[in-house]
Amino acid sequence: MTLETYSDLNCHRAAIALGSNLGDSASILTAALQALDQLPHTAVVARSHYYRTVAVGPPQPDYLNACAVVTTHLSPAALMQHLLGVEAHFGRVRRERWGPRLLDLDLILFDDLILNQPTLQVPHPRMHQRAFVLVPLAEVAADWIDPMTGRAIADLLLSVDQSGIARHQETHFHRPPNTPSTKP
Ligand code: PH2
Ligand code: MG
Ligand code: MG
Repeated sequence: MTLETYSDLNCHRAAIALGSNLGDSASILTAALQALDQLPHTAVVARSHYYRTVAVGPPQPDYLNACAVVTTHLSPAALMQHLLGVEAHFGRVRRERWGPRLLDLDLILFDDLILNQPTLQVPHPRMHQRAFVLVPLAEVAADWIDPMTGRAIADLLLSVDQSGIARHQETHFHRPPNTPSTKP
């Protein structure tokens, strides 16, 4: 571990959005959440369900989306670098903007910080319009105040169209091992 991975000795809270629409997306999200928990000075403290969401952008397969809250001693920039590293580890190749991907990790919120750097904008600039971010985010961070609008996430959620978003069956996740499925 190197000193520059620390922002300071304080514990910060960050919200991360996960998305995948290529490959075995449920397994990718589950493995990505484990990878986030294993980042240096970082722990996953809450994770949402997975949601199947209609893709926004060019025609492409539906996504699975989720959100996690982490506690971390990393700076926003260091955390972002680690998120890009996890994406690369899961085979992400950047092609067209908003095109299909094996794994997308977006830094959505970091404490009550507002950052407007060319490579790092926090809160995520499009979170307010995106039901595929706000629905899972509201599960894990309903009371978190968005510093851009001063509104709680649960409140922002009321302003977006939630059609096209459905809870994903996470049978492998919620069912204890070796328990028969209740599905017909
Ligand atoms: N991500 C995008 C573009 N479009 N659509 C859905 N449903 N879910 C996403 O995560 C998503 C998207 C760019 O990051
Ligand atoms: Mg994204
Ligand atoms: Mg991204």
